Amino acid sequence: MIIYLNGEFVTESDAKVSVLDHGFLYGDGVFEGIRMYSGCIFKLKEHIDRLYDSAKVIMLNIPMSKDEMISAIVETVKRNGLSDGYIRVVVSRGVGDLGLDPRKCPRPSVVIIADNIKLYPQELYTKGLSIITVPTRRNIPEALNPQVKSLNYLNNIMAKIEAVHRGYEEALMLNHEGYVAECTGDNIFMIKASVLITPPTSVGVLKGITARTVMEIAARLGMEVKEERFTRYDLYTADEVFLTGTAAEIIPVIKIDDRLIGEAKPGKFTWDIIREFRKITSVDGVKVI
Ligand code: PXG
Repeated sequence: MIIYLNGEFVTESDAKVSVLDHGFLYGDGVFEGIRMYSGCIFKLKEHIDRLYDSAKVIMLNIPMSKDEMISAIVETVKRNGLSDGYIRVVVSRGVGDLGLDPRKCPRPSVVIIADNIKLYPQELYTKGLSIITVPTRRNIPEALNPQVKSLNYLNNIMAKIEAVHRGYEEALMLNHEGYVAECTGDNIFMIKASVLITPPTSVGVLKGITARTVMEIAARLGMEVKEERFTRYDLYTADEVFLTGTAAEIIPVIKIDDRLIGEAKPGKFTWDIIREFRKITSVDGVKVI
């Protein structure tokens, strides 16, 4: 594997970052996860824009332009000969001292890894996933806004651990007020009376790029699409539920907190959306090879 590290292309064993990097010491940094389908990098511009927005909010100056970042990503993919896979872009505050003051970190670290990712077992994409609400609430936006895709994923990791300990693959996270927020690395959607509904960003969730794509697909399919707050009552009584994310893609949910959703199998609207999503992923993107 060839990895981009601060302007150079190095092998995996040479891709080393200092233990004094504040990304390691404090989770001080931002990242993106991007997919590639059939030689096309899917929604590359959207991911780059979100990366730079995340960096702006935490006052981290990425030491290269968006165009330079895109070139570095494309070159990393080419050097690894990938046509399908997963690209992880990480920008950390960089090397500093043992204090959290970022002024001691003169140069952010930039890493680009291109590899593969598999979030859930394949059979769950046809059978559907069972999820469970966990005690850990999603970060409150006034503390650390979930829109910032930061290196501080402990909130989500805690939720994931709680779900896994209970025997589930995925956790449903509520916000501090008890409204449905999202899962640990996915946005959540429900379909009720043919209307597609997902929580608005103001609930405290990541503005998902896959979620935006799904809303566009649904609108094209003639569905009504809404972003509004809802509770677990609404989810339990929905016709269909699914999750979206770059890593997860679109995965149907058939059970939540032991309540069967709809007919307890992936529903018609979910399949229609998945079908359309698969059509566009390999053609809608920045062609690399
Ligand atoms: N919510 C959270 C908290 C996420 O981390 C999403 C929603 C979906 O957003 P996108 O823009 O990807 O549709 C995410 C993204 C991983 C991994 O390594 C996780 C994500 C993306 C890529 C890899 O588990 N989560």
